[in-house]
Amino acid sequence: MFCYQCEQTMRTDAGGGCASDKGVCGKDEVTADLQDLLIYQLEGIGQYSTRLHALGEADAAADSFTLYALFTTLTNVNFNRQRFVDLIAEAARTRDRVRDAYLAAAPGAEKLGGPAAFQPFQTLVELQPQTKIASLAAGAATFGEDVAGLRALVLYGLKGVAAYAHHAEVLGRTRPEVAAGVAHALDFLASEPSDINALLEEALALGKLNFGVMEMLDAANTGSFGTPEPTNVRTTPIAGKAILVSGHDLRDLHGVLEATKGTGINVYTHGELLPAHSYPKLKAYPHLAGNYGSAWQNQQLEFAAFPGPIVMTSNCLIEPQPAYRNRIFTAGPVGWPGVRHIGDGNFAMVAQAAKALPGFAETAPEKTILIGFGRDTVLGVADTVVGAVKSGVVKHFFLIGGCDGAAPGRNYYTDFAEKAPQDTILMTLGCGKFRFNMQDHGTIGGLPRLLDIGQCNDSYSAIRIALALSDAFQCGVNDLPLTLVVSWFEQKAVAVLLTLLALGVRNVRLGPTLPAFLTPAVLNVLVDKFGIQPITTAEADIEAALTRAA
Ligand code: SF4
Ligand code: SF3
Repeated sequence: MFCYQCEQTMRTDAGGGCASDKGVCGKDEVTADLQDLLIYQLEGIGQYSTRLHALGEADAAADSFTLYALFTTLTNVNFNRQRFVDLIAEAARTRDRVRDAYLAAAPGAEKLGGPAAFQPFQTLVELQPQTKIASLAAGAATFGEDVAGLRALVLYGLKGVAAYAHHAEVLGRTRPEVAAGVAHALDFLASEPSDINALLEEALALGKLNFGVMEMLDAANTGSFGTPEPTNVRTTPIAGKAILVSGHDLRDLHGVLEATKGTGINVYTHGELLPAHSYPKLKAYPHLAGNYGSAWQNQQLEFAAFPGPIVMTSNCLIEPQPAYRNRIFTAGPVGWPGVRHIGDGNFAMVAQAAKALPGFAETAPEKTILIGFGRDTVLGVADTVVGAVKSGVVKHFFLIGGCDGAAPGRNYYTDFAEKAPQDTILMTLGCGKFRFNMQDHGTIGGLPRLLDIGQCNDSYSAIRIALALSDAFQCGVNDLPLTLVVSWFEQKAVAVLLTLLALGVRNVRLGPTLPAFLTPAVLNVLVDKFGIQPITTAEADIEAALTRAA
């Protein structure tokens, strides 16, 4: 096993990477190796798919499988080795189908080699020795750390793109250029690229592709559930039976709400599903009762204390504890061995479980949190915002976006929010906000000082706000009184970071630590080209941002 795809990876003097029998996230060696082998096979599908797309044809089921399978390999998504054995078998069948379609469409074309020709065995025991062919560590030994790191950047960015595209697809949105872009990136990786400039170019192309994917996801979410609006969300429980839904997937939350309609069971959101309360068609369900708990890394305590079943719909799952292992369900790409999985969108079993569990005995005094400042809401008050900046009432915007995590160093973002001067506006996005979003940050120019744009899945909304502000001030995004402070943890954040770079956004502050897969030489390139800066201290970074803007 060798994995260095997330921020919490094992770090030693010798470098970064989880390389023992279990990663910091709880992913075991067998599962990690199977995930690498699945990626290798997806490269093989990509080799044929990209050629099929070039002929103006496509296998929609293969494109869809590719997104789903990539999503299962994100950090904290699927830990179930048997699911990977099954996915590897499905990948081989899918590859054969796409190959046959390509050869039929291009008579005389030759069968491809590399991952496209790989034949996996059927059982876990037989597959284990085969996983060596796909080892990331072997890649580093062959091509050197710089190239291996850049290939990892492309792969991890691609995983994020695929996850966002899958979220959009389950709500009925696909685009041919997205499937073609994903296939192209997989084909590129299969070609064993070693040219640093070509790798950087591919990473930026993925960032550009991801901008379209985020736009598609935004259209999927708002098209299905309406445009987010400012909403006060209850954060304390109500007496009665209860279900907790965590992760990001709005369609799964909707499925749970439908399955519990009229039953008297209350549905609560957890973590990145907090922004779901701001969608008109979701908040119209009277039993969408409130938000419970905080961010993903606190789930073991929070799920244990929750008196009903829990549904985990996407990242970020951590090892279910005995206290709730028999009442947690996984859905979509998520999985844990022995945990019941809902693969068909039918949440009746969860409703049944809620009826059999105690629920909340008492109603706690009401507390609420104000959310729902997506692009339409913020742009709806654009005149007020622009006027407040021009009159000097608002001096600067800080977008604090991205992930939370359990590792030390994350208090930087709380410090940042607390120490940002009162004449600045804080915009939040992703689960990093849970450390400070329940605090009162006051108001400014008639607006709340903290405006929550939504999930990490809503990054498009944040980019649209930045672009609209640059229109209003007739300057580039880099000349706005705006600083982006990004906390990364997993591969969705890598995709968003690549999007920012592809859009030419400079001087992003990145933390709490820099990706272990990027070598100092590659980081220097990113610093030179894009001005990416590691975080230092909240005080120093705030001062530097305000000085630069002055
Ligand atoms: Fe380690 Fe992160 Fe990989 Fe888990 S996902 S094995 S914590 S690098
Ligand atoms: Fe969080 Fe996993 Fe990334 Fe969606 S829930 S931002 S870490």
